[in-house]
Amino acid sequence: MNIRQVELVRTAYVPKEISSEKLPAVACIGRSNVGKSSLINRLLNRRNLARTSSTPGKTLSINYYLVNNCFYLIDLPGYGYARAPKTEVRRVLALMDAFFSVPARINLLLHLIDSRHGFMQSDLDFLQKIIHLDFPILTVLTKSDKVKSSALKRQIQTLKEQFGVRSVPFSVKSEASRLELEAIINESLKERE
Ligand SMILES: Nc1nc2c(ncn2[C@@H]2O[C@H](COP(=O)(O)OP(=O)(O)OP(=O)(O)O)[C@@H](O)[C@H]2O)c(=O)[nH]1
Ligand SMILES: [Mg+2]
Repeated sequence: MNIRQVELVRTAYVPKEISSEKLPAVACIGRSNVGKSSLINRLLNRRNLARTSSTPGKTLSINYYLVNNCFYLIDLPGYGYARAPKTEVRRVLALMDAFFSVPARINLLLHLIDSRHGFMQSDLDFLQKIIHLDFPILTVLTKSDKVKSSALKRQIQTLKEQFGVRSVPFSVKSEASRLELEAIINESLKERE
């Protein structure tokens, strides 16, 4: 992916700000603090385009990054942050429900999971909600630098055997993992052109 141009073209805080975009999209979803914004920055090779934080609940809106005038990379707020205020949790849930109910060209949904934990209940609850939708989902095991490669292999195997899910590791510190993910994204953009 030769990134020539990236622009934050839309920020949605409430459902009515979500629109059905014509260009294809790759969206990032996952628990709060799993590394969605960091992954977007790494993919786009920008240090702090998507704001990241060591405290959960940093991204509270849906952010659409238009890449090369060709596709959107979409940063979604995290789910499963138990300590967030209840009104905020409700607002974010309504926003997510609206996002997944607007017919958009999601060529690929990157479902980010922490390498150390695998699927947690909130991940399974999320999958349950969207599994009927018609777009490809790739499970991305984030922060893979924090686990031994043997544990990572076991995690990938478990996800495959128990859930029938294909997963790839990702770390902001690994150029190889960035290249692998980039290749998968490029392929997904071609497939549904
Ligand atoms: N070691 C390591 N830390 C990471 C990696 N990716 C993200 N982090 C750290 O994890 C924390 C959360 O990262 P974010 O990218 O803000 O997570 P997020 O999923 O966007 O979080 P919310 O917007 O709050 O839902 C930050 O402190 C990052 O520096 C990684 O690959 N390796
Ligand atoms: Mg974020």
